[in-house]
Amino acid sequence: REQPIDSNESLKDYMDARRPAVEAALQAACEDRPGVPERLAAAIRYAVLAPGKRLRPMLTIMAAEACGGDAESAMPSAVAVEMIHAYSLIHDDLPAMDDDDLRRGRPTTHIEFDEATAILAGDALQSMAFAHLHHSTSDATKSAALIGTLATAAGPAGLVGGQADDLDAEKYTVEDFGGADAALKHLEAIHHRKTGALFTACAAMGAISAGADTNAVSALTDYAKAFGLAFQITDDLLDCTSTDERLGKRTGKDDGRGKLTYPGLMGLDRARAHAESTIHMAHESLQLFGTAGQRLRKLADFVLERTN
Ligand code: GRG
Repeated sequence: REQPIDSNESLKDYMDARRPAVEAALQAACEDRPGVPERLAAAIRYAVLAPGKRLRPMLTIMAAEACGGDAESAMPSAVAVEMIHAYSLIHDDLPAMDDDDLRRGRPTTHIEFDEATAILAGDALQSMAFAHLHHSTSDATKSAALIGTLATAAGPAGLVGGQADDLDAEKYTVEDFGGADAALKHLEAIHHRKTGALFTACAAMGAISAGADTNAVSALTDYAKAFGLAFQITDDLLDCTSTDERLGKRTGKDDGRGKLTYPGLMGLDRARAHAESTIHMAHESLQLFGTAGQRLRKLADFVLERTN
Protein backbone atom coordinates (compact mmCIF):
# COMPACT_ATOMS: atom_id res chain seq x y z
CA ARG A 1 0.00 0.00 0.00
CA GLU A 2 2.64 2.47 -1.01
CA GLN A 3 1.60 6.08 -1.26
CA PRO A 4 2.88 8.04 -4.25
CA ILE A 5 5.59 10.36 -2.97
CA ASP A 6 7.12 13.06 -5.14
CA SER A 7 10.82 12.17 -5.15
CA ASN A 8 11.69 15.89 -5.36
CA GLU A 9 9.75 16.72 -2.21
CA SER A 10 12.12 18.23 0.37
CA LEU A 11 11.86 17.39 4.04
CA LYS A 12 11.22 21.07 4.75
CA ASP A 13 8.30 21.21 2.28
CA TYR A 14 6.84 18.09 3.86
CA MET A 15 7.22 19.37 7.43
CA ASP A 16 5.86 22.81 6.49
CA ALA A 17 2.82 21.10 4.99
CA ARG A 18 2.19 18.99 8.11
CA ARG A 19 3.07 21.61 10.75
CA PRO A 20 -0.22 23.62 10.80
CA ALA A 21 -2.27 20.49 11.58
CA VAL A 22 0.17 19.49 14.32
CA GLU A 23 0.12 22.97 15.88
CA ALA A 24 -3.69 23.10 15.68
CA ALA A 25 -4.00 19.68 17.34
CA LEU A 26 -1.58 20.69 20.13
CA GLN A 27 -3.49 23.93 20.64
CA ALA A 28 -6.83 22.14 20.81
CA ALA A 29 -5.45 19.62 23.29
CA CYS A 30 -4.27 22.46 25.59
CA GLU A 31 -7.49 24.49 25.45
CA ASP A 32 -9.12 25.56 28.71
CA ARG A 33 -10.98 22.74 30.44
CA PRO A 34 -13.42 23.09 33.34
CA GLY A 35 -11.62 22.63 36.65
CA VAL A 36 -8.13 23.44 35.36
CA PRO A 37 -6.64 26.40 37.28
CA GLU A 38 -5.86 29.28 34.92
CA ARG A 39 -2.19 29.67 35.94
CA LEU A 40 -1.55 25.94 35.53
CA ALA A 41 -3.29 25.96 32.13
CA ALA A 42 -1.16 28.96 31.08
CA ALA A 43 2.07 27.16 32.08
CA ILE A 44 1.00 24.04 30.15
CA ARG A 45 0.27 26.10 27.04
CA TYR A 46 3.52 28.05 27.47
CA ALA A 47 5.58 24.85 27.48
CA VAL A 48 3.73 22.86 24.81
CA LEU A 49 3.09 25.67 22.33
CA ALA A 50 6.65 27.06 22.49
CA PRO A 51 8.42 26.96 19.12
CA GLY A 52 9.87 23.43 19.12
CA LYS A 53 10.97 21.47 16.06
CA ARG A 54 8.03 19.02 16.51
CA LEU A 55 10.32 16.18 15.47
CA ARG A 56 8.43 13.59 17.50
CA PRO A 57 5.00 14.41 16.03
CA MET A 58 6.55 14.45 12.54
CA LEU A 59 8.21 11.08 13.10
CA THR A 60 4.93 9.64 14.37
CA ILE A 61 3.03 10.86 11.30
CA MET A 62 5.76 9.77 8.88
CA ALA A 63 5.81 6.28 10.39
CA ALA A 64 2.03 6.04 10.01
CA GLU A 65 2.20 7.23 6.40
CA ALA A 66 5.01 4.78 5.58
CA CYS A 67 2.60 2.03 6.70
CA GLY A 68 -0.24 3.32 4.51
CA GLY A 69 -1.97 5.28 7.29
CA ASP A 70 -2.70 8.99 7.42
CA ALA A 71 -1.76 12.02 9.49
CA GLU A 72 -5.24 12.39 10.96
CA SER A 73 -5.35 8.98 12.59
CA ALA A 74 -1.75 9.36 13.83
CA MET A 75 -2.44 12.81 15.33
CA PRO A 76 -3.57 11.64 18.81
CA SER A 77 -0.27 9.76 19.14
CA ALA A 78 1.70 12.72 17.75
CA VAL A 79 0.09 15.05 20.33
CA ALA A 80 0.52 12.61 23.23
CA VAL A 81 4.22 12.09 22.51
CA GLU A 82 4.85 15.85 22.25
CA MET A 83 3.09 16.29 25.62
CA ILE A 84 5.42 13.77 27.24
CA HIS A 85 8.39 15.47 25.55
CA ALA A 86 7.24 18.91 26.82
CA TYR A 87 6.85 17.57 30.37
CA SER A 88 10.34 16.03 30.23
CA LEU A 89 11.84 19.34 29.08
CA ILE A 90 10.04 21.31 31.85
CA HIS A 91 11.31 18.92 34.51
CA ASP A 92 14.80 18.62 32.99
CA ASP A 93 15.19 22.41 33.18
CA LEU A 94 14.34 22.58 36.90
CA PRO A 95 17.03 23.58 39.43
CA ALA A 96 17.05 20.02 40.82
CA MET A 97 18.02 18.69 37.37
CA ASP A 98 19.78 20.67 34.63
CA ASP A 99 18.92 24.10 36.10
CA ASP A 100 18.42 25.93 32.78
CA ASP A 101 16.96 29.40 32.35
CA LEU A 102 16.39 29.24 28.61
CA ARG A 103 14.57 26.75 26.40
CA ARG A 104 13.39 27.11 22.82
CA GLY A 105 14.70 30.70 22.89
CA ARG A 106 12.52 31.74 25.84
CA PRO A 107 12.68 31.65 29.64
CA THR A 108 12.10 28.11 30.93
CA THR A 109 8.71 27.37 32.48
CA HIS A 110 9.93 27.65 36.10
CA ILE A 111 11.50 31.05 35.32
CA GLU A 112 8.44 32.39 33.50
CA PHE A 113 6.05 31.03 36.17
CA ASP A 114 7.54 29.48 39.32
CA GLU A 115 9.03 26.14 40.31
CA ALA A 116 5.90 24.63 41.82
CA THR A 117 3.80 25.58 38.79
CA ALA A 118 6.44 24.11 36.45
CA ILE A 119 6.53 20.82 38.37
CA LEU A 120 2.73 20.63 38.31
CA ALA A 121 2.54 21.54 34.61
CA GLY A 122 4.89 18.61 33.89
CA ASP A 123 2.85 16.30 36.09
CA ALA A 124 -0.36 17.41 34.40
CA LEU A 125 1.09 16.89 30.91
CA GLN A 126 1.92 13.27 31.75
CA SER A 127 -1.70 12.51 32.60
CA MET A 128 -2.99 14.61 29.74
CA ALA A 129 -0.98 12.56 27.21
CA PHE A 130 -2.68 9.31 28.24
CA ALA A 131 -6.13 10.85 28.65
CA HIS A 132 -5.76 12.35 25.17
CA LEU A 133 -4.92 8.96 23.66
CA HIS A 134 -7.82 7.35 25.49
CA HIS A 135 -10.37 9.99 24.42
CA SER A 136 -9.23 10.31 20.79
CA THR A 137 -8.84 6.65 19.82
CA SER A 138 -12.17 4.91 19.32
CA ASP A 139 -10.72 1.43 18.64
CA ALA A 140 -10.21 0.05 22.18
CA THR A 141 -7.50 -2.46 21.17
CA LYS A 142 -5.49 0.24 19.40
CA SER A 143 -6.01 2.66 22.25
CA ALA A 144 -4.65 0.13 24.78
CA ALA A 145 -1.64 -0.66 22.57
CA LEU A 146 -0.84 3.04 22.12
CA ILE A 147 -1.21 3.82 25.82
CA GLY A 148 0.92 0.81 26.81
CA THR A 149 3.64 1.68 24.30
CA LEU A 150 3.89 5.29 25.44
CA ALA A 151 3.69 4.39 29.16
CA THR A 152 6.56 1.92 28.84
CA ALA A 153 8.70 4.38 26.85
CA ALA A 154 8.10 7.23 29.31
CA GLY A 155 8.53 5.09 32.43
CA PRO A 156 11.36 3.99 34.71
CA ALA A 157 12.91 1.61 32.16
CA GLY A 158 12.65 4.34 29.48
CA LEU A 159 12.80 8.14 29.63
CA VAL A 160 12.78 8.47 33.43
CA GLY A 161 15.35 5.70 33.95
CA GLY A 162 17.64 7.20 31.30
CA GLN A 163 17.39 10.59 32.96
CA ALA A 164 18.11 9.09 36.41
CA ASP A 165 21.23 7.31 35.13
CA ASP A 166 22.31 10.42 33.24
CA LEU A 167 22.11 12.57 36.38
CA ASP A 168 23.96 9.86 38.29
CA ALA A 169 26.70 9.58 35.66
CA GLU A 170 28.00 13.04 36.53
CA LYS A 171 29.50 11.55 39.70
CA TYR A 172 31.73 9.10 37.80
CA THR A 173 34.88 9.33 35.72
CA VAL A 174 35.72 7.09 32.75
CA GLU A 175 38.03 5.08 35.04
CA ASP A 176 35.11 4.32 37.38
CA PHE A 177 33.42 2.51 34.47
CA GLY A 178 36.60 0.51 33.78
CA GLY A 179 37.74 2.36 30.65
CA ALA A 180 36.36 4.12 27.57
CA ASP A 181 34.66 1.05 26.03
CA ALA A 182 32.63 0.29 29.15
CA ALA A 183 31.85 3.99 29.58
CA LEU A 184 30.60 4.11 25.96
CA LYS A 185 28.33 1.13 26.61
CA HIS A 186 26.90 2.87 29.65
CA LEU A 187 26.45 6.10 27.68
CA GLU A 188 24.63 4.26 24.90
CA ALA A 189 22.32 2.57 27.43
CA ILE A 190 21.48 6.01 28.88
CA HIS A 191 20.70 7.46 25.47
CA HIS A 192 18.60 4.51 24.34
CA ARG A 193 16.31 5.33 27.25
CA LYS A 194 16.60 9.09 27.75
CA THR A 195 16.31 10.06 24.08
CA GLY A 196 15.70 6.84 22.16
CA ALA A 197 12.69 5.48 24.05
CA LEU A 198 10.41 8.35 23.03
CA PHE A 199 11.56 8.32 19.40
CA THR A 200 10.99 4.57 19.34
CA ALA A 201 7.51 5.08 20.79
CA CYS A 202 6.76 7.64 18.05
CA ALA A 203 7.61 5.18 15.29
CA ALA A 204 5.77 2.28 16.94
CA MET A 205 2.69 4.38 17.71
CA GLY A 206 2.56 5.79 14.19
CA ALA A 207 2.69 2.24 12.84
CA ILE A 208 0.08 0.96 15.34
CA SER A 209 -2.28 3.84 14.52
CA ALA A 210 -2.00 2.83 10.84
CA GLY A 211 -2.85 -0.79 11.69
CA ALA A 212 0.59 -2.02 10.55
CA ASP A 213 1.73 -5.61 11.00
CA THR A 214 4.41 -6.65 13.52
CA ASN A 215 7.16 -6.71 10.85
CA ALA A 216 6.56 -3.07 10.02
CA VAL A 217 6.33 -2.07 13.70
CA SER A 218 9.59 -3.87 14.43
CA ALA A 219 11.44 -2.36 11.41
CA LEU A 220 10.29 1.13 12.38
CA THR A 221 11.31 0.50 15.98
CA ASP A 222 14.84 -0.42 14.79
CA TYR A 223 14.90 2.70 12.61
CA ALA A 224 13.86 4.95 15.50
CA LYS A 225 16.35 3.39 17.90
CA ALA A 226 19.19 4.22 15.52
CA PHE A 227 17.65 7.64 14.79
CA GLY A 228 17.49 8.46 18.53
CA LEU A 229 21.08 7.42 19.13
CA ALA A 230 22.36 9.48 16.20
CA PHE A 231 20.24 12.42 17.39
CA GLN A 232 21.94 12.26 20.77
CA ILE A 233 25.43 11.97 19.29
CA THR A 234 24.81 15.06 17.15
CA ASP A 235 23.39 16.79 20.25
CA ASP A 236 26.73 16.18 21.99
CA LEU A 237 28.59 17.34 18.88
CA LEU A 238 26.52 20.54 18.67
CA ASP A 239 27.41 21.26 22.29
CA CYS A 240 31.08 21.20 21.26
CA THR A 241 30.88 22.99 17.96
CA SER A 242 28.05 25.51 18.33
CA THR A 243 28.92 29.00 17.15
CA ASP A 244 27.55 32.36 18.08
CA GLU A 245 26.64 33.83 14.69
CA ARG A 246 26.44 37.32 16.17
CA LEU A 247 30.03 37.13 17.40
CA GLY A 248 31.16 34.88 14.57
CA LYS A 249 33.05 32.61 16.95
CA ARG A 250 32.78 29.21 18.51
CA THR A 251 30.98 29.28 21.83
CA GLY A 252 30.76 25.54 22.42
CA LYS A 253 33.07 23.84 24.85
CA ASP A 254 36.06 21.84 23.63
CA ASP A 255 35.48 18.16 22.94
CA GLY A 256 35.16 17.61 26.72
CA ARG A 257 37.79 14.85 26.63
CA GLY A 258 37.17 12.27 29.35
CA LYS A 259 33.58 13.43 29.89
CA LEU A 260 30.71 11.00 29.46
CA THR A 261 29.68 12.26 26.03
CA TYR A 262 30.42 10.81 22.57
CA PRO A 263 33.00 13.47 21.63
CA GLY A 264 34.42 13.25 25.17
CA LEU A 265 34.99 9.49 24.87
CA MET A 266 35.76 9.16 21.15
CA GLY A 267 36.95 12.57 20.00
CA LEU A 268 35.04 14.79 17.57
CA ASP A 269 35.94 12.96 14.33
CA ARG A 270 35.11 9.45 15.55
CA ALA A 271 31.89 10.68 17.17
CA ARG A 272 30.85 12.22 13.85
CA ALA A 273 31.68 8.96 12.02
CA HIS A 274 29.68 7.02 14.62
CA ALA A 275 26.65 9.28 14.02
CA GLU A 276 26.99 8.66 10.28
CA SER A 277 27.20 4.86 10.61
CA THR A 278 24.24 4.90 13.01
CA ILE A 279 22.18 6.80 10.43
CA HIS A 280 23.28 4.24 7.84
CA MET A 281 21.75 1.56 10.11
CA ALA A 282 18.54 3.61 10.31
CA HIS A 283 18.39 3.58 6.49
CA GLU A 284 18.94 -0.20 6.41
CA SER A 285 15.93 -0.74 8.67
CA LEU A 286 13.70 0.95 6.09
CA GLN A 287 14.32 -1.50 3.24
CA LEU A 288 10.92 -3.10 3.78
CA PHE A 289 9.17 0.18 2.94
CA GLY A 290 10.62 0.95 -0.49
CA THR A 291 9.67 4.42 -1.69
CA ALA A 292 7.18 4.77 1.19
CA GLY A 293 10.21 5.08 3.47
CA GLN A 294 11.66 8.03 1.58
CA ARG A 295 10.56 10.71 4.04
CA LEU A 296 11.90 8.73 6.97
CA ARG A 297 15.23 8.44 5.13
CA LYS A 298 15.32 12.20 4.69
CA LEU A 299 14.44 12.70 8.35
CA ALA A 300 17.38 10.47 9.30
CA ASP A 301 19.72 12.50 7.06
CA PHE A 302 18.46 15.67 8.72
CA VAL A 303 19.91 14.45 12.03
CA LEU A 304 23.39 14.65 10.51
CA GLU A 305 22.76 18.10 9.04
CA ARG A 306 20.96 19.73 11.95
CA THR A 307 22.32 22.90 13.54
CA ASN A 308 20.00 23.08 16.58
C1 GRG B 1 12.93 14.88 33.28
C2 GRG B 1 12.12 12.51 32.99
C3 GRG B 1 12.90 13.63 32.50
C4 GRG B 1 13.57 13.47 31.34
C5 GRG B 1 14.36 14.52 30.70
C6 GRG B 1 14.40 15.65 27.65
C7 GRG B 1 15.38 15.15 28.60
C8 GRG B 1 15.04 13.98 29.46
C9 GRG B 1 16.54 15.77 28.73
C10 GRG B 1 16.87 16.98 27.95
C11 GRG B 1 18.34 17.05 27.82
C12 GRG B 1 18.75 16.86 26.40
C13 GRG B 1 19.38 18.03 25.74
C14 GRG B 1 18.58 15.70 25.77
C15 GRG B 1 19.01 15.53 24.40
C16 GRG B 1 17.93 15.13 23.48
C17 GRG B 1 16.76 16.02 23.58
C18 GRG B 1 15.61 15.43 24.27
C19 GRG B 1 16.79 17.23 23.03
C20 GRG B 1 15.62 18.14 23.00
O1 GRG B 1 14.76 17.71 21.98
P1 GRG B 1 14.51 18.56 20.66
O2 GRG B 1 15.82 19.04 20.09
O3 GRG B 1 13.75 19.81 21.28
O4 GRG B 1 13.62 17.77 19.74
P2 GRG B 1 12.60 20.73 20.66
O5 GRG B 1 12.61 21.95 21.56
O6 GRG B 1 12.93 21.07 19.24
O7 GRG B 1 11.33 19.95 20.79
